[in-house]
Order: sequence, then C-alpha cells, then structure tokens
Amino acid sequence: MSIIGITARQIFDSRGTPTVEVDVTTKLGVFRASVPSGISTGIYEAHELRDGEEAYLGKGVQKAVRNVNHVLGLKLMGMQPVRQHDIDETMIKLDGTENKKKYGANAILGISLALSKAGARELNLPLYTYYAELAGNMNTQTFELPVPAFNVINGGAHADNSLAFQEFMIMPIGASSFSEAMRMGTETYQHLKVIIKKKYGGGATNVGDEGGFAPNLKSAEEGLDLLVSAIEKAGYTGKVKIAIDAAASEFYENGKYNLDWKIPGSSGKLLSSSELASVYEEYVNKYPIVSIEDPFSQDDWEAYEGFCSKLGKKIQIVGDDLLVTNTNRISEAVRRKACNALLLKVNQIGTISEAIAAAKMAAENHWTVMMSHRSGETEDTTIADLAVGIGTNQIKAGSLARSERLAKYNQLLRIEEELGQNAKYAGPSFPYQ
Ligand code: 2PG
Ligand code: MG
Repeated sequence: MSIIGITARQIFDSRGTPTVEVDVTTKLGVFRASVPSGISTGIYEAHELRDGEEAYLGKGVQKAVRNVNHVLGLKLMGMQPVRQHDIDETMIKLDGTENKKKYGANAILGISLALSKAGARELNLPLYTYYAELAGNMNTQTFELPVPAFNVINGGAHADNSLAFQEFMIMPIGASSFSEAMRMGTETYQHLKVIIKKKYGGGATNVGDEGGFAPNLKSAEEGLDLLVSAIEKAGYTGKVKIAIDAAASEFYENGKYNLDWKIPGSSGKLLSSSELASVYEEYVNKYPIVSIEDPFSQDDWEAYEGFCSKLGKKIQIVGDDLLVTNTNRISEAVRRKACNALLLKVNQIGTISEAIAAAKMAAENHWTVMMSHRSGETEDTTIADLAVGIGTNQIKAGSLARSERLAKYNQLLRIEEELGQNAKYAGPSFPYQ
C-alpha cells in the first residue's frame, strides 16, 4: 500500500496552546499523531515553527500546517509507509537546515509519527513491535516495560510557586510489574495529597502543568521531605525512589545559579557550579535519590564532567537540555564523560529515525535512557509504544493526574496486558538501586 493522503490541522495541547496534528492515509485507514511542546526548552532543540502573528499570541502553527499540506505531504505521496527511515531522511533533506527551521520540526515530526502508525498497520504489527524492528532490536518477542518516573511535585517553569527545581518525581523501582508500579505511584500520590493539604491548606493541592502538586514550597528539601513522608505513609519505603529534574538552564544567570529565581523581589541566592554540585551531593546522601536530570545549564560542560566523575557511579545523571536528543551532542557528552543517561524527546530532534539513533548511541555507550513527554502534551500516546519498542526501560510522562499524562501510562498498562508472560518490568535491572 502506498500513502494516499497527508493532511495536517491545528489542534490544542494541554495548555491550550496550538499544536500540529497530522493524518497519514493509506488504503488501510487514517493514522493520526500530534506533536508535543515544551516550555523549558533547550536552546539547541530542533526548531518549533510558530506563526508569530497576532492570533494565539503569536503561537499559532498554521505555517507548519501549510508546510505539511502543501509541501512535505505532496512530496511524500505515493511512497511506502514502511519506508520510515527513507521518508524521514527525505524530509530532513527537503528541509535542508541544521535544526529543521525551514519547514518546522513540528511539521516534520507530525508526519514522522503518523507515518510510523501507518507502517505498523501495514505489517500488521503492534506499534511497539514495529518500533523494535525499526530500532533493529533482535528480540521482538519479549519486552521490558519501563520504570515510570511520576512528576508529583511541580516547580520551575511549570508552576507558579517559589520552587527553583522543576520536577520532583517518584520511581517505583521495587515493583514487580508495570501495573504494580502504577499502584505504588497512585497510592503515594494520594497520600502526598493528604499530607500537603494538612500542612499547607487546600489551595496547595492545585496542580501544575504536568499534574503534580504545586504547593508554595521554599526549598527543594521541603519537597523531598514531603516525598519521603508520602512514600512512607503508602508503605513503599525502599521500593519507591526519588528523581529530580532541576532544569538548571532556567536559573543560570551570568555564570551563577540563582536558586531564588522565582521569588519576587529577592536579590537572589547565587551559587557557583561547584556550590550547586555540593547541594546535590548533600541531597543524594540524605534522600533516596537515584536520578538527577539537567543539574547544570546546557553549556556548563565542566560542571557536568566534575559531577559525573564524582557521582556518576552512584546515581543516574540525565542530560535533557544538555543533549537535546541530538547525536552530535550525545557523542560530545560521551567523549567528555559529562553524564550517564539520555532523556529522549522526539520533538527535540524531529523524526522517529533520529530519535531511535539517539537512543541507540546512548545504549551503545552503556548509558541508560529515559523516554520523555513534554510539558505541553496531547492525548497522543506514541511515546508509550516507543519506550517499550526501543527498550528505554524508563519513561517520564508526568504525574498521576490529567488525562494527557495518564493516557501514556494507561497505554503501557494495555501493552503489559497484551504481552502477558512476554512482559518483564525493568525495575530490577535499574542500575542505581
Ligand atoms: C523537561 C520537560 C518535560 P518541558 O524539562 O524534562 O518534563 O519539560 O517540556 O517544559 O521542556
Ligand atoms: Mg528536563
């Protein structure tokens, strides 16, 4: 079967911001995907094309939609949907720029994602199995279900509170299946709600962009204490661990890190890279932290190198803004021994093929990989299948509230059920216990 239609439209994401949705049509049906969008974006990410006009405060995506409907789509008509790598390559060449700024990574990714669903249907494979084949994985019978990292306290650019760090996550490493991890996560989340309400009052359980609570905490330690209490109350001490995404590029100013960047009127609490590293080290010694993402700003390579040589055996150090799912940046980080894990975001790079290449490069260098959503999401669940198919073994898709977050976790529950005996939970093989 060949592609007989590619159409895009503007829809809206979980923040009510416009985004691109694409339908790829073959004789076997219409295959649909939509594109996520971040707010704490790295400066090296692929280009998200926005209209910059009056409508939607500049955030419309009609230009990207037109690029799909009138340029890219027409060029790909008649091609075989199973030629994912060729089609992704064709789009990259047609765009011709380093960061996909001609047609927009949002236009290109919309097609790439929808195309993969058409390709899977063509071969009559579950989407995750198709991704395993695209990734060249030998074993397409048994699969590891990823350890979820639930972002239950939101700060940084994702919430209107004083918390400098962006995400406080819980990881049920000690579960025996993905469904048990969901049970541990949801129970801990409910206990956390009760604890926060008791301590800070009702308004404090309002949620941020990714469905985590956003109480007006003054310090990271306050948040970590809340997590420890909730985990204990739920009865999962030792089984549920903690991960942080500091998203430190957001509070890096003139060579210093300002931990008071969200406190209005504050003259700032400025730390050097090594002072900030000591803060993290203190936290790692005091709390059951197994993973820290973006501990430093995207160009602070020396800080990463020092931190990774000190703590890289003990905890996972994840590069998000640092790596932007880009093999050039990943190989630089490997060479410099700057971190030991990749955060994998499809829209940072713009095609499925390039995202798979990034994950493979990370794995070949013995890094761990965490599949990731964006803070602006839709009901699209493709990243759940990608996590299982590529075998990333970890996924962060937000908290345990808001359906654009739960949609991904719910899809993982379905995949686990479908695989039955062939599903294995990745918790026991997580290297930083
Ligand atoms: C991150 C992401 C997702 P955003 O920093 O890891 O949680 O946030 O999509 O806003 O970049
Ligand atoms: Mg991040």
